[in-house]
Amino acid sequence: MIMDYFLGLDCSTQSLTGTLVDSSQTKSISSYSINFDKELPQYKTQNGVYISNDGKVVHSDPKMWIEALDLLFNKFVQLNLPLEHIKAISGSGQQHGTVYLNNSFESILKKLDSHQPLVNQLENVFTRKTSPVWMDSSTTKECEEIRHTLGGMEATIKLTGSNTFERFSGPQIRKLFKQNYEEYSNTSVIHLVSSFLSSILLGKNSPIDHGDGAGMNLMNIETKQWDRRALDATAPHLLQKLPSLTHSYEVIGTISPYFVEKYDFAPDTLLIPWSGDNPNSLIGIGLTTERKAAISLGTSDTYFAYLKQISVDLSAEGHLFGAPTGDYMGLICYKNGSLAREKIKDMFNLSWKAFSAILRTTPPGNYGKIMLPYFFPEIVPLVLKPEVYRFGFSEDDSEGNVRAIIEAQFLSMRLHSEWVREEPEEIYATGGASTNIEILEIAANIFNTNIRQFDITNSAALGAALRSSKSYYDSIGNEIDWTELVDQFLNIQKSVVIIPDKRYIALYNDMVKVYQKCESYILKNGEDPEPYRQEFIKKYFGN
Ligand code: XUL
Repeated sequence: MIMDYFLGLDCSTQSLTGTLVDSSQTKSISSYSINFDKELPQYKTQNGVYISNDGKVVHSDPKMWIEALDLLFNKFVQLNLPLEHIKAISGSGQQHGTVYLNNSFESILKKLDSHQPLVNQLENVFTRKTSPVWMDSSTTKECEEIRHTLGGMEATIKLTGSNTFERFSGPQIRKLFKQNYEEYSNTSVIHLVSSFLSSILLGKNSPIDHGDGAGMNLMNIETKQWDRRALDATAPHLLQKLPSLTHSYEVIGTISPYFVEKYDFAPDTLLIPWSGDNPNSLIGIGLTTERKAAISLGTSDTYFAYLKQISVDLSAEGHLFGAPTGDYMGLICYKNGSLAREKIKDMFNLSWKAFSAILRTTPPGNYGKIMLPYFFPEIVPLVLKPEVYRFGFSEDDSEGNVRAIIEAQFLSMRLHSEWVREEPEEIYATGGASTNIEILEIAANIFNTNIRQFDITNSAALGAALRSSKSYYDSIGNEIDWTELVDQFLNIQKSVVIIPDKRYIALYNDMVKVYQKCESYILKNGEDPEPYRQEFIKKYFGN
């Protein structure tokens, strides 16, 4: 029996993953990864990136991503995966990162030699050797300038779906234009991580989809076109350097002969535009209707939900992106996700098992020990200078620190996600750390909502594979509804539901208020949180 296979690729901060799904009667999902630090050590990245001493400038190497693509496909061949039966491919990229290319990029893509590795042939196409990625927070000045030209914060949010953010592509492009005009003017095309890798597979410049395009401060969120005012506020002649925009579900062509000759893909394999990791995860985790939300616990922690209508966050912390269905999604993003959890784990030389054991044996509320975990500059709330603040405990209290980091992450998420939180019936969990049930128990108690965890933790790659299957079936007149499609793949996975413990509702309702006091004390010169913290301790821990 010939099966219909679909491939979803995910170029995330730390790895490149390929997820293959079989969409015929016998549904199946399998995943393979290349870890950048381990398998491409010559690039000398740490957790996939290069970080400047002050933590503000964070770049990665686009050559590493394309070398990883060849490595992954070689792995597929060694594993005898049925590449010739793949009907369509799409992908997912860490959002906001930009790749700067000269005018030889497209001509080289059109004549790639399948006997040579991609990276050798594409060595000279970059006008900027490294790419700023989502962890970069070095463009505060440019954010201010663009926001000011666009008429202030509210106008910027209404126009582009988000306030200007340091990591967003527009401010990053403006920084290059201001600081290195020569590199900027030598650049013929600026891609996102997603559209860059999509171009490699396509063999010519790929469009940017509305999901990832919304993370640039350059796209009009209503018309889904590049916005003249935003472009002019960012850098001159920008329109001619940007690829076109497209619906996430459009078929953009067939796979480049390079991959047909080298890896035996069928020449008619369809390509669907890549999108950002979060829009892809929305599909991979099955959020195609309202009243459900997801938490993604990866290098970045995100909280997101599907939205039928435009709804922006005028408090300026959240983002409105396009959803791959053609609708919208609301999202908040934290930089202190898995790398911050790892910092605490490593500080006390713990294994993840020992880390979880501490979470099991320490009490909800942590005896009033509260942490503001800004190990890295933070996005929500905006913290440019990294520093960890501890209330009521010291740096060497292992148990206090372990519970405090996890409680802090979800208290902050609860506090800052209110604008997108239409009382979800259930929250779906994805990302590497979602396998840690103790972490999810704390999340369930803090949100007072059921949390469902699925087998597949890379929902971005799965989402990309499902998106490509939807576009393929639509293209052959076999239309399938989004919800029906995602449900088929959610139903074949095992899932665990974590139910909140009602005993802790009041405790966390109170603790979120104390947490907020601590946050505003440190970041906004708010009142001293200590009396409130002491009251909390007295109420729940009796001394
Ligand atoms: C979202 C964001 C991160 C990156 C990397 O706005 O910056 O989630 O997409 O995962």
